[in-house]
Amino acid sequence: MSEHCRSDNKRYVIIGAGMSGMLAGIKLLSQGNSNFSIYEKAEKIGGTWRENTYPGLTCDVPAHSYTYSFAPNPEWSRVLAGGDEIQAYFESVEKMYKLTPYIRFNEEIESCVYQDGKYVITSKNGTTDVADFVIAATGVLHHPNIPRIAGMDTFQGDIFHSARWDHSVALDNKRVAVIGTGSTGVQIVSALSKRSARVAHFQRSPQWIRIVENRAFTEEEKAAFRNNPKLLKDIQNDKELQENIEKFSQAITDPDSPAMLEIDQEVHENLSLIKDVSLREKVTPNYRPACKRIIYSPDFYDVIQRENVDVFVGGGFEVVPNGIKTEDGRVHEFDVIVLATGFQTDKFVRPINVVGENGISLDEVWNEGPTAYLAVAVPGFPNFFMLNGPSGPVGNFSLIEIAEHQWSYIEKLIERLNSAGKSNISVKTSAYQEFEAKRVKAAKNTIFATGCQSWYLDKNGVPATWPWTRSRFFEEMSAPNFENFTIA
Ligand code: NA7
Repeated sequence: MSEHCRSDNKRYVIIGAGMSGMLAGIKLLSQGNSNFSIYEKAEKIGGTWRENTYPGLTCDVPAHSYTYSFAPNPEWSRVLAGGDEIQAYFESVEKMYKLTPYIRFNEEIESCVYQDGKYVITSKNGTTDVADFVIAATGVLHHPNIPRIAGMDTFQGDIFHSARWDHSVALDNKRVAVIGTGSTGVQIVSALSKRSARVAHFQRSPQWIRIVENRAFTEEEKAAFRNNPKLLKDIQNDKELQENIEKFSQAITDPDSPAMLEIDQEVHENLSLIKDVSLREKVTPNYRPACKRIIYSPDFYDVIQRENVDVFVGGGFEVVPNGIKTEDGRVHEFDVIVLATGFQTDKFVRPINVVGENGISLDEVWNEGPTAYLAVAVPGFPNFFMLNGPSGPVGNFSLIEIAEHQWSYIEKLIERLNSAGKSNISVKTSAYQEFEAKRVKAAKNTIFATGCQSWYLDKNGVPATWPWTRSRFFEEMSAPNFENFTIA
């Protein structure tokens, strides 16, 4: 870190104390800058890991990779960690880096307005702050998608969304319907199949499944990680895993690549684990593998063959007071309905009213959907940066790793600004437009655009994601092209 950055004692406001907001705070502290606040709408840190508490919640990225590079964790219990363990990890990092005094809890930011070269930030409680830099770390998936399913209001049992889990509702030995076949629905069905009397899985679109073993780390392994930092670093940067992730990122960007065909073959073969031919046919997707975010599960195909699990495929059903009525007119009785129906994915940063130069709001700029230069900056919004913002890499990667690279990019921009002795930096409209045109063109050639509906698509059906390899994203993040920015 150069002197310029170290001496930067300008004020930062970070919005959100999830994984990436915490990252920004920790990085600022490590530069000796304590002139910042993290505004968090809830009463504790954790973001998505605070909000999602459903049974079976597991991160599909290996735990040692889903870890800050600077805070390795020898204690991960399994290859893929559960949600509560991940939340506990973030809470331990909050303590370790003494971040708590910088977090303003129960402060939901309502507006963030650029005025006279600074941002005036106001919370719902009426708190105001004035900052030189704003880091929006508001997350990707946190506005639940509550579908309007016919008859839903008439249901007399309990009904709730997976991200608003009602822990007061008993599930043991109950009859539960789970609607939705994303990672969430699959994990819930697997977990409930072990404790509920009946589980019915309503799959509007069946999913392709990659089978992963989720073994526990032994006490000897954990002790070795504790005693040997190199071993811990090695598993964090596991070479084989890194190669596999890179290969996966090549596959999704080139649907006809050998890497994609390998995945294709693998998931087709997995179907043979389903013995009953009619069930196998029923759950065979009618779109290409990885078109929707691919699902990793150790046991899903075993689970759907259990005696207490039923699968209903297709969207033709309605909710009735005592259960769900399927297209054939039969009523299936349930005590609980879980909506594992995903999130509103175009809500980036909003509903916060962010206003940039000339009184133009982010809402207006994003009229056609949220986009950003390299997922980090938007023209007309000087000194406003996003972590895990729109059109970033999302395909089964560690978003912690993505956020760390984005932060180092933002740091370089600010360093350049400081060394120029100026106060405002913004991406040029021309650079943003050129980037976006190339991104859209490439996005149309990815596997996500091969004919399925998913949360990766924008309202025009174009994948709203990073369309190139993960390593290309890291390269872009390693060296900003300063010509694409205006410094004033
Ligand atoms: P996803 O992956 O967006 O999945 C949502 C599921 O809900 C999907 O199967 C949808 O079916 C289904 N859905 C949505 N609306 C309806 C209605 N109206 N009727 C029936 N089924 C419906 O969300 P998740 O929470 O599982 O995962 C989100 C991400 O979180 C995941 O990718 C990881 O990154 C973590 P569809 O496929 O649209 O037919």
